[in-house]
Amino acid sequence: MKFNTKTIHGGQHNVDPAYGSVMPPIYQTSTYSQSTPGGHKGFEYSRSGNPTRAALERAFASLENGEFGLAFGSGLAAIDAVVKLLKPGDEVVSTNDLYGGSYRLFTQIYEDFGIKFHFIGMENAFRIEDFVNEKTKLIWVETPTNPMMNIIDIKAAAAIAKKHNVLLAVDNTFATPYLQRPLDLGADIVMHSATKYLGGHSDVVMGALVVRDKELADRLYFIQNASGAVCGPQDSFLMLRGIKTLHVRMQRHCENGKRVAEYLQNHLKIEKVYWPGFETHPNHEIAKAQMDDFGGMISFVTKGNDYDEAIRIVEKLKIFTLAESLGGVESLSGHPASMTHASIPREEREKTGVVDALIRLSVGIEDADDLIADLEQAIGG
Ligand code: P1T
Repeated sequence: MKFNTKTIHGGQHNVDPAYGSVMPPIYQTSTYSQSTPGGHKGFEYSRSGNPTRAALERAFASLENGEFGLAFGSGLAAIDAVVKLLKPGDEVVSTNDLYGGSYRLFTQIYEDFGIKFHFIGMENAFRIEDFVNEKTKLIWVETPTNPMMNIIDIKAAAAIAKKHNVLLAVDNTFATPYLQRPLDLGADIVMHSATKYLGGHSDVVMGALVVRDKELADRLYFIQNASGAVCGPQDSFLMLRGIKTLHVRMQRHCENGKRVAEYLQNHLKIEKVYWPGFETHPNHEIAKAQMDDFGGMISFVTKGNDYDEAIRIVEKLKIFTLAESLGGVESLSGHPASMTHASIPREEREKTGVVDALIRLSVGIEDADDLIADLEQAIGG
């Protein structure tokens, strides 16, 4: 089945044996009757499993060319489940430019539990190997990175992970499986903040994991059930509905992203634009090889690297709503230093380019002419 068919039908066979409804019903129930202890029809308690969530988990697996999908109450809950595969004393090599909340989870929760994180620039993926030792259990890659749009070579990272018998997890939130399928490139775990493009309508907070290996899936399922950070049936339904248009939305996000990136690139008041579609992007060739297009996320700084000017612009934008999050049909703007990445200490974030003058755009699927006109009025000529 090709991707554009999978978004609609992937994992969705026989979702309603009772009446044949085309959409999976919302099983709004916490529990299921048993004829005798253990005598149930496959579900016993909705933390452990729910038919609407199960339909969604099959859809997640199908989109990422995986075998097993797991749905969580948020992207961070999904990441949390991955880190719970580890034990005190274990080490992780992680991308240094990553979502601020992932960094906060790693440094302010799990470092206290005795897990050590090495945050490194992975633009040259071979650097990862310098930080792998006998304690390393996980390589955490986010690509494209949030918010600097760095590209990390997943195949190269996977080769290092295999060589050292370490798990490779890829946060595929920015690319989505429409653009990039990390399991096909050798990753063991693919993770999503499904809150973003997968849901696509800024109405659900959710996370996803997809794997191929049965033993790994069983362990992650054990953690999901034992820790309990599951999503509910209503949200599972909304996510299934969102996924059905992922391919058409992503196509437009990519087209509009290109238009906006090129507009900003040619603007005299803009110092630098971060978008992997530019031939001048340091890892453009890797992006071209591992992604099918370049997406709708763009970051930029104005000339003079001026904080006040950046704030003035995000306040003045009208169609781009100033808000946390990304990946919805509506365009959003963000100021990473004070919003999504505020939990990363200034000196750490500035090392990766997250300066006070940086603006991040999530380019939506409105008419590109209107988006450019909005930027024009906000940035000025
Ligand atoms: O917000 P949540 O669903 O828990 O997902 C966390 C997360 C994980 N990974 C990446 C790459 C993310 O971008 C996020 C969430 N990011 C934002 C809210 C944001 O505005 O960047």
